[in-house]
Amino acid sequence: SGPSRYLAALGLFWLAGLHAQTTEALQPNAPALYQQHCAVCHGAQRTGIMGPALLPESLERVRPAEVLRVIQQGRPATQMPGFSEQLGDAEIRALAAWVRTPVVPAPRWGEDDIRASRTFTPMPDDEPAKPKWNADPMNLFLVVEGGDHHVSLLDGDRFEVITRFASRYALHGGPKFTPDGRYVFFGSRDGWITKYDLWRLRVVAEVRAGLNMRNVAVSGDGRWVMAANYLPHTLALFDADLNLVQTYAAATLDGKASSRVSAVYDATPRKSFVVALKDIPELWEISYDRNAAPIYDGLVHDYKMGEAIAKPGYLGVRRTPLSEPLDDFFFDQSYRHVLGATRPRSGADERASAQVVNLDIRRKVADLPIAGMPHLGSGITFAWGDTTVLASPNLGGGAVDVIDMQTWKTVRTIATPGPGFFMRSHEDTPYAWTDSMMSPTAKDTLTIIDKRTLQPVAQVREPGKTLAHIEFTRDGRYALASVWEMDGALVVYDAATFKEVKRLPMKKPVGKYNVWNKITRSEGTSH
Ligand code: DHE
Repeated sequence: SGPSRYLAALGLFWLAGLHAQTTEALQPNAPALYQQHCAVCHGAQRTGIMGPALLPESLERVRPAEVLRVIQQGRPATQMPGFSEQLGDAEIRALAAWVRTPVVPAPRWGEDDIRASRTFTPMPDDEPAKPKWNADPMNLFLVVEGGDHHVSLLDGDRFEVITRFASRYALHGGPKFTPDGRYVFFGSRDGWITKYDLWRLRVVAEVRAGLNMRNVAVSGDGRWVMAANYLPHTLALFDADLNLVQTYAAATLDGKASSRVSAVYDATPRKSFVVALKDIPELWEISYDRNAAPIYDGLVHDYKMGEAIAKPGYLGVRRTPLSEPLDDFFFDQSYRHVLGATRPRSGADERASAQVVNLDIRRKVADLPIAGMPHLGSGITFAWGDTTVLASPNLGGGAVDVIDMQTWKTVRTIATPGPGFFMRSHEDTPYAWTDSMMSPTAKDTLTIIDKRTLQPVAQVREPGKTLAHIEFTRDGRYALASVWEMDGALVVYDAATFKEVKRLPMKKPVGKYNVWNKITRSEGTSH
């Protein structure tokens, strides 16, 4: 009957409520646990203080099991203690899951925060402005050791470590040198930019450009540093001592859509920064040429003389509309053409696509035939026959794509034992070296390709380990590669005989960067 059904339903509600209450009581309160145990180092808003930021964006690359392990056991040689004695298993699991949820309201990082974060240590009057070491300043290498967040400075003639210093947590992207090779700028995923004096072996300045940053670029005249952020959606422009000049909101002209900034690149021959935007179909160019032409409302196709309002071209945003967002760039040596790739957005569409945009006429000039997505800064260019080709491994399959840069057609697909990240060469060697580090079975193998015949001619191996990221000495005589393990190494190979000549122990040396090759923009490496 009606009333008994009503009573039964009430009973069910009561039972359900009781059940919710009891499970709630058993659920650890992750936000409270965080404030009690973690906030002091990682910040009340999880944006990081002494410890790294713990935001979904920052943790995207860390496996859930690794987060659990770090909370339980801590991180050796850091201030991060293990919590397995203090916290129960359920509490640790709740914390590990909660730090992957967004902070609400979203943390802010405005111009005042950037300015307040800056530190600067002027050079003492009594300190001579000359190198503290005895080596060729143009043949130095910086090796980023991701394993314990350190950087080693290497003499590129003797292959000896000059100094080793702690970096910010999780550097990413190549360090960028000033044109004279004296200073270098490092960018961390948490947004920190560090300016380091290679002569005096000191940190000169630091600033936090954003909460989650992609990379930094240094202008060809050494006067500007630009940072690309995922969080907030901004670019930040600094002078050479990391004083903030201005931020740019990464948004469409009408302000309706904003975007993460994928990366910023210096295009020295054009005296500009070129900006890749992840979420909006625009490509930006920001000129640091005082004589840059004015910008008429930015969008080329809307441009109507007389109706448009001119904005200064110097440090202004020049927009090129695209058919879809391009978030990975590679340039030809003149920086007239940018090769952009669109990442597969979902599982439904696994194919990568790429296109060539001419920066002068500011539109797409070709579709690119690539088999899979290349990683940024992965490829090289070199003369081949009477043309110039671009060669890059791709993350999709075991192959190097070789593309004619006049016709934008594939001239060869070179099979490698597995998909790889980086390819490197040098003007003074006939060989290009590439890894297969994404392959479980071939990650230990570097393939050496003859640039004249486009044929693989040799392999070097580090059985069972990951062998990757090559950079040549200034003269192209030696190729340095990483055994990419916690107890890893930097291996020096003779670039003509492919024989190992030296090995230095290193903690997961993710990347290495030669001063000369970078500041001269060698065609065999990234810039
Ligand atoms: Fe990178 C460079 C983006 C994952 C190691 N990486 C770059 C650059 C970009 C980029 C935009 C060029 C910036 C520059 O040098 O100024 N990287 C991305 C990604 O989008 C991706 C796929 C995913 C992500 O979460 O960021 C990614 N990158 C990785 C890794 O997993 C690598 C292998 C290990 C790591 O440290 O994170 C890695 N990226 C590198 C390295 C460079 C780099 C070593 C510089 C290469 C060089 O020789 O210049």
